[in-house]
Formats: sequence, structure tokens, C-alpha cells
Amino acid sequence: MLKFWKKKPPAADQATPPVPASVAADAAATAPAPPLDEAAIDAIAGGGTDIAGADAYADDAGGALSDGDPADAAAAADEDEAPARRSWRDRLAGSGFARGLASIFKRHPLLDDAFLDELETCLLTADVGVATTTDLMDDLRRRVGKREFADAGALLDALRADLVARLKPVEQPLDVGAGGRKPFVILTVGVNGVGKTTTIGKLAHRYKNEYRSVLLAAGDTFRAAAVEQLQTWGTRNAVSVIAQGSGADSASVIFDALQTARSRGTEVLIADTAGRLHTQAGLMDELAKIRRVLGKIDPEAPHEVLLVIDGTTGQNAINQVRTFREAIGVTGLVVTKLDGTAKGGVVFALAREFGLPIRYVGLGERAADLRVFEANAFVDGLLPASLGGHG
Ligand SMILES: Nc1nc2c(ncn2[C@@H]2O[C@H](COP(=O)(O)OP(=O)(O)OP(=O)(O)O)[C@@H](O)[C@H]2O)c(=O)[nH]1
Ligand SMILES: [Mg+2]
Repeated sequence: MLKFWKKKPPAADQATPPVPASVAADAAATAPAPPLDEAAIDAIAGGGTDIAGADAYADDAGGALSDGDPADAAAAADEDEAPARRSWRDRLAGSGFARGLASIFKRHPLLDDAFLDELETCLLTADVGVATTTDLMDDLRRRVGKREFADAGALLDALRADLVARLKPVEQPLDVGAGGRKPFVILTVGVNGVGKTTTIGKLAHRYKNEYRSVLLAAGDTFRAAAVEQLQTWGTRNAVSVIAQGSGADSASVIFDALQTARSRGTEVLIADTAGRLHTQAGLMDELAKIRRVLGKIDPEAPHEVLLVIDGTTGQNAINQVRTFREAIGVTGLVVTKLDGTAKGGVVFALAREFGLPIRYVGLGERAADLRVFEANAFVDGLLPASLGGHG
């Protein structure tokens, strides 16, 4: 558990270390612009200077249609109701949470105290949170007392409906075409190892499938391998990656990328950042700097700050949201690794505590495993109606 703690976190308040020569050479070939300090960025933002070497980038916009309605068709095919639902179920059925629930319904055909107690324990163990679990169980116990449910199937229906109702308010998909912003800038943030870079790769894949032009910014200048990891996703999806060489400053990489995206008319810019803990004041300050610097080109950028949460994290996710919200503001969440975890209940805890939109969830490591969050499909994946002997 708590995978992100396993990675050795970078020393607190440390300045960005230089990138090794091999990566630097690779990155420099892609984007030779030198690191910028904020004064230089001010000068550039004011003067509208073009970035040196921007022409050298491969043109990912080739063939991309800004107003392409075929995108809807492709997206619709991808999100087609029945297969999408099956896929949620396939992915979530193996999770510890879903298996725990399935086992309770199988072993307790009668709605007795043992059944209710086990259900309560399962919800708590899965990190649904004490407050939500108490609400849910008080309601179910009251209704069982009034003999409202004929059998476990009827109770399951009520539980499913209640869970969906709790998640519906945070089912707010991200519309990167909204407001005609070009580019729509997404900044991804989160603690170490939660799945930021992987999520960016998956998003690039998704938006390309919607015939949008996409550019990625390698704003994680902290770990050399991070640039390579993003470049691999870029190559896989035929999307350019803006990176800088040795000693790069994260804000300047993302600033460069925004300038490039503007000059190319790119529709979506997604920026990676280094994983950071709330105790690393220097790294948290860096996020504020990124926001300031982007604001010099587009006062509304970033248009979306996506906080990526590891679904196996448990209640610690609540602290993470709080900290990042204070440091940079968060407009949407991505909950990853919901496949195979016993802790997927954190989604309910997050919904209750913050009401922040859950934009996407990660149901596996492949590009297609990032799903737009849907309350119905999520609950159906955890608790199929068939568990209660129905349908
Ligand atoms: N099973 C599963 N694994 C995932 C998912 N999303 C990401 N991962 C895996 O989680 C690990 C960490 O992912 P990264 O994308 O490198 O995480 P990160 O937040 O960028 O990490 P840092 O840059 O080190 O902070 C990788 O092995 C990913 O394949 C998911 O939805 N399901
Ligand atoms: Mg990363």
C-alpha cells in the first residue's frame, strides 16, 4: 500500500537538479531553449518573442481538425454505452472492494445483523470513510428494521441507488473544447508515483482520438527519467513533447510549451510536473510559480489543474487534496489504480469532503484504461445488480 511513499522522495526544498547528459542531449534536440528566469519570461511575454527552435518541433497538428465532428463519432464509438459498462465491470470486478462486497452478498442471503455488520466493515475497510459509511448504514438499518426490503437483492438496489446519488454531483466531465481556448491548458499535479505521467499519456491518446491537436510539456525536470517517460508516451501517440536540457526550470519549460502551442494553434497542452509532498515547500512554491508564469501569456491558464490521486492511498487522499488546493488550486481530480485495489471507496470520501469534479479514473495501465468518470458505471462495476440475485 501507499506506493508513492516507497519511492525515495527528493530532498525537501531542493533546487532542480541537472539532467544527465544523455537525456539532456535528447531533450535539447527537441527544445533547445535555455532555462528562463521570471524576468526573462516577463520580457518574452511582453515582447511576444518567438521561441528559438520552435520550428524544429514535429508538427503534431498535421491532419488534426479543430472543428472535426468525426471526433464525436470516434469518441462515441469508444464510449459506446454497453461496451463501456462492460469494461468498467471487467476492470473493477477484480478489485478487493468489489470482491469483498460480492462475497458478503453471496454468504448472507438473509438480511440479519451479521450481514449488516459485515457490510459496514467492508465499506470502512475500502476507505469509504466513517461519515459516509455511518450515513449509509444508519439508513439501511432503519429500512431493514421497517422490513422495507424483501431480500438482499432489494437492499442491494437501494444501496446502489444511494451510492450513485452520492457520486452524481462530482460526475462533471472535463470539456477541453469549452470556451474555444487555444490551447486549453491542463496542469497535472500530485504526490510521487500516483500516475501523473501515465495519465497524461492516456489523455494524449484520448484527445488524439477525438482529432484534437495535443502538445505535452515535460515539466517534471526533477527526475531525468520523467522526460524520457513522457517522450515515450508522446512517440506512441504521435504527439510532440516540449522538454529542456540540463538545469531546466519547470516553469520555463511549461511557459515555452504554452508559447509553442499558441504559435501552432494547438488545441490542448498538457503539462507534467514532478511528484511532490506537501512538506516540500520549495516544490510547492514551484507550482505557484508555474501558475504565475503561465498567467503572463494567458491570465486564465492553466484552465484545469488536475490533481491525480492514487486510489489505493486511502484516507491520506483527503490530506493531499487539501494541500494541493491551498498551494495551487485544484479544479478536477483523477483517481488512478482503481483496478485491483481494496480501497476504491476513497472516491466516496473525496466526493463527500470536497465535491470537486472527478474528471477521470484510471482502471489499468494501458492507454485506453482512463475512463471519463461515470457514477452509474463505477457503482455498477463495484456492485453489479446480479450480486443480489437480480438480473
Ligand atoms: N494498475 C494501474 N496502474 C497505474 C494506473 N495509473 C498509473 N499506474 C502505474 O503507476 C506507476 C506510476 O505511474 P507514473 O505515471 O510514473 O506516476 P507519476 O505520478 O508520474 O510518478 P512521479 O513522476 O514519480 O511522481 C506506473 O507503474 C504506472 O503504470 C492505473 O490506473 N492502474
Ligand atoms: Mg511522473
